[in-house]
Amino acid sequence: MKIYLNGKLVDKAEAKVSVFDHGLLYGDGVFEGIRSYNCLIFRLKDHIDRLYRSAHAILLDMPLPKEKLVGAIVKTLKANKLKEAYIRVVVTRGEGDLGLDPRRCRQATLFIITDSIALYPAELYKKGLDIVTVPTRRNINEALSPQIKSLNYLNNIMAKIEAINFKVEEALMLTNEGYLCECTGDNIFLVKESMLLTPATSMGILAGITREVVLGIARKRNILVSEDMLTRYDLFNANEVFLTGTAAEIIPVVKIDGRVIGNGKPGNITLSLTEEFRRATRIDGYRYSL
Ligand code: PXG
Repeated sequence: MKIYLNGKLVDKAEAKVSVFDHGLLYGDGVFEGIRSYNCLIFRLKDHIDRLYRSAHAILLDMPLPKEKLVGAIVKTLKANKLKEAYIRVVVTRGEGDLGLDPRRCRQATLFIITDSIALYPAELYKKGLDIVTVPTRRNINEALSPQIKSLNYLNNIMAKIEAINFKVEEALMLTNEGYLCECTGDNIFLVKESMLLTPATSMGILAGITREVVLGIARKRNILVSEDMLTRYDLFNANEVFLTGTAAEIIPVVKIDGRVIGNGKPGNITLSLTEEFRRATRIDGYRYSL
């Protein structure tokens, strides 16, 4: 396996960063998780734009312009002969010393891993997930915007641990006020009487690209959409619930905090949105050849 690291393709065994890298010492950096389907990098522009926005928000100078980064991603995919891949782009503040001051980091570290990812086992897409709301609240917008896809995932990891302790697959985090927010690596949607509801980005969520694609599909099909402030009551009484994310795509949820959702099976709107989403992954992106 070849990894792109600071301008070079290196073997996995040689793909190492310093223990003084501030990405490791402080979680000082940003990343993206992208997927390619049959030589098409799904919504690449949206992912690249989000990465540069995350970097801008933390005053991190990207080591490459956008077009060069696209080139580096394609080069990595080619080197690994991958038609289908999960692409992880990571940019850290770089190597510095012991101390927060980012000015000590001369050069950002950039690496690209192309591999596979399976967030949930295949049978759960047919059966649906059992999830819980957890005590760990999502980071508040006012402290650290969840729109920044930063290397600080402790908030999400603590929530994930709580889900694991409850013996379920995923955790739904609430806002500090108790409104629905998002899961550890996915956004959440509700279907209520043929209307599609999802927490607004102002609730303090990552503006998911899969979420945006699903909203676009729904609008095109004249499904009423609302980005809103939602409660656990709304969730328990939804007809259908599903999660969206690059790794998970669209996955149905059939049980939340012990309450069965709808008829306890993946719903029709969820299934038809999934079908259309899969179609989009075949056409909507950046094409490359091996
Ligand atoms: N919320 C959070 C907190 C995320 O990390 C999403 C929502 C969904 O966003 P996209 O743009 O992917 O629709 C994410 C995405 C991983 C992994 O390695 C995590 C994500 C994506 C891909 C892989 O666990 N998070």
